[in-house]
Amino acid sequence: MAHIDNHSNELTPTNFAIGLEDQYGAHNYHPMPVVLKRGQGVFVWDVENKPYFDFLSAYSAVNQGHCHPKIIQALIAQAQTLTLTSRAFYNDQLGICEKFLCEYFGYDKVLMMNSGAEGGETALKLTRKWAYKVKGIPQDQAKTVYAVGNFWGRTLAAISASTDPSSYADYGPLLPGYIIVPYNDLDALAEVLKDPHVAGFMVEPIQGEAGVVVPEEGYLKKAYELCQQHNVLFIADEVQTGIGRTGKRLACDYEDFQPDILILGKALSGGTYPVSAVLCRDEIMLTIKPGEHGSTYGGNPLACAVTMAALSVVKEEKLAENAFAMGQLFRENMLALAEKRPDLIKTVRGKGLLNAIEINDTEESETAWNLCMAFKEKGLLAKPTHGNKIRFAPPLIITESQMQEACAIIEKVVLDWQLVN
Ligand code: IF1
Repeated sequence: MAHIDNHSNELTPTNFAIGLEDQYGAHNYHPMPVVLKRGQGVFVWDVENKPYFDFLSAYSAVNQGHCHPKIIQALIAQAQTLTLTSRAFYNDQLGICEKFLCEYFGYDKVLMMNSGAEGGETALKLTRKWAYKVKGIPQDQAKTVYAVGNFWGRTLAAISASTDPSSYADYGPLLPGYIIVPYNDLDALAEVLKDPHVAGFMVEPIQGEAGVVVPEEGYLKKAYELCQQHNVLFIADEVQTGIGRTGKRLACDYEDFQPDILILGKALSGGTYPVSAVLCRDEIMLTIKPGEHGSTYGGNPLACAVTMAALSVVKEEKLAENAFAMGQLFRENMLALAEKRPDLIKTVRGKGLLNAIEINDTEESETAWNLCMAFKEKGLLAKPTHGNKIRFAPPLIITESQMQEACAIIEKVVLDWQLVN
């Protein structure tokens, strides 16, 4: 779906920057036509010094707000001391950070990586090791289950689980041993779990990329119980929903169970550094022996310092609680708006500050994109996902007055919108 943005030929700072990326960068994204140069809290500024509410938060990596002073201070201090040793040697930050993470989330051990996709890869490798070493599945027969609409990254293992052709087309051959079931469908899951070779079920508590798809109350815990019954690992991909985003520490905290494997990323560093982490009990984690997995930057001192600062900020500033309250306010405002413009807004959904509106138009329509362009003109940045859904995910530090001001922008654009026939 190509959006032709009519950039004027005038060489503004915006057009200059876009032109450079067009000329010298891969064309693997289609960004909104705005060039950002500064971020602070819930705001970003473009190269023309225009301020915007950031309602994407770098896809939930900036939960703590842009350039949070405490996290930046930790980054600077460690950057001036020791940044990277590789795991060939110990360093004085990793053990402290591992203890911090295990106590924060209640697990025996953690394996730190860099990107969310590497977190998913690590969880999949742990699940396969556990399948052969603990569950006793025959070698190379382990299967893992994913939900329709899943997204856990751009690596070949991640796209092998995808049901979105834009993620997997022309990248074959894909990884074998994958089973796909409908999301939010316990009967379908129960059926595939009867296969004794199934070792794990990886699922997002709320599907972000799919358009903020929230499963019915109790789905996650019942899915977990089904996995328990069949000696299958429940793997929670909380890369996007974790760390306060949905109004709780983790989205799984809404239901009373603990995932066997927890995958975190994005806001682990508050948007300052790529950090991911996989947490689980000893029985699973210790199936990987020395030399069987790793990464040059995994668990580096800089990543550890910013991770501890970023998670401390979430707890000290009660960001999950604020996300819960501000999310309720946002959805109330959007539901009231939907009643005024049912021709434009079909549904409002989400938890905490991970929300989306579904536009009353086809996935192929440009309405969502054009609405986001209009929001941009009025000083609010958001981006469509899967065509006709607009995700709204501001930093969790947003205040009530900022939320009301941002909602006023959305309301103005929507109420003035003329649907072209
Ligand atoms: C892009 C999407 C969001 C994720 C979940 C793992 C990962 C992601 C639930 C991998 C990453 C990012 C990737 C980024 C855009 C963004 C995204 F639209 F792609 F799907 F947030 F919804 N699990 N999501 O959401 O983490 O390797 O990126 O660190 O690829 O354009 P990563």
